[in-house]
Amino acid sequence: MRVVHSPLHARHQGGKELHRGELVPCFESPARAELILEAVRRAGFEVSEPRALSAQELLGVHDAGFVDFLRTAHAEWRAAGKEGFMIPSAFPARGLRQDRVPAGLNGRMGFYCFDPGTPIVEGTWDAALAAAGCAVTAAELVAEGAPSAYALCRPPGHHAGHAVYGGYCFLNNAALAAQRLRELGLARVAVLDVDAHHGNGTQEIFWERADVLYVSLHGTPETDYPYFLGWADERGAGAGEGFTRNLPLPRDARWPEYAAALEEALEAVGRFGAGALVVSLGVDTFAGDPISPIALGAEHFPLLGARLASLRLPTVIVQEGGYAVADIGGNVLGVLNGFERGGD
Ligand code: SP5
Ligand code: ZN
Repeated sequence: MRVVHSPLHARHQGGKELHRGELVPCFESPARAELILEAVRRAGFEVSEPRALSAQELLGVHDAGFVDFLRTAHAEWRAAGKEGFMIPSAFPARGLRQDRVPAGLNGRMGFYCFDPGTPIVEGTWDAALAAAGCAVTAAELVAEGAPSAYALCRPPGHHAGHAVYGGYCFLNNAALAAQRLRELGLARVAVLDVDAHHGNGTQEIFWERADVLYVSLHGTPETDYPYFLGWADERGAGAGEGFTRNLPLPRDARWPEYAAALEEALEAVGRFGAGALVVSLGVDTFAGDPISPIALGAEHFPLLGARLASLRLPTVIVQEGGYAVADIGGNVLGVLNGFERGGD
């Protein structure tokens, strides 16, 4: 399987997130991608850089004002004499207007964001655009006939919606990959999200669409981030009714419960009749993950990979979360190797 990766990911670094009442260095760090890269290289995977992607090409998934904000926010911040990372301090929650974009930078930042854990730094835009480029390039390789491709990207993407960022995510890499597969002629594309957290952004983007199925396995929103989406009764709307499927798991779920839900997810993808699959691959389902609610062992990742391969679909695997940094390379490699060895 080809691996697509850009060194520009490293420009997104140095920010802090609000964690238990304190600003701490983000769990989502450049070392994550570096350690995955080292593991896939050592295992002999061929790694290539993404093709160029323009901001214009994001507009099939994202709002133009939102993309402009991400592109220019940090330069505006510096032009105003400020330094360091940016996090918002107010959000347009219920009862507050969401139909006017504030002119000032702090208001605009809160308008386009949903949590105080996703700092924008000087290099965030370059890294986010390169990550999107990795996912879109992987989709193109698969549309051109590769059986599978892995986008080793960061920052991750599945929490980013049409016009909102959060959860360490700015641009929705997996949604952009799915959209590109659609543009390249695949009539039905399934997104299977196995990150430990619900992919609220991907769900929102495809909520009213019947051409892209979204299926997610994640920790229950009763107790786990992103809290406000991901219940089983969310099934899509309008033309998209029935084309969203959520399988929330109890806190600290282990492989037996996880594997049972995974079979349901695979069945849903199979029934849909997809021509291609996009996997939002978070390995934050690992028991040793410092912030995540599912407790799989390292030995389960190859099993997951094999079950994904059992769908026998052209597959784009897109990197999402995973914060047990010392184990991240082995865990991702486990999924990729399991996938390559094939499903039964
Ligand atoms: C892509 C991805 O995995 N994003 C996850 C973002 C999570 N950010 C907030 C996490 C808050 C979790 N609370 C910590 C509980 C520790 N026991
Ligand atoms: Zn996650």
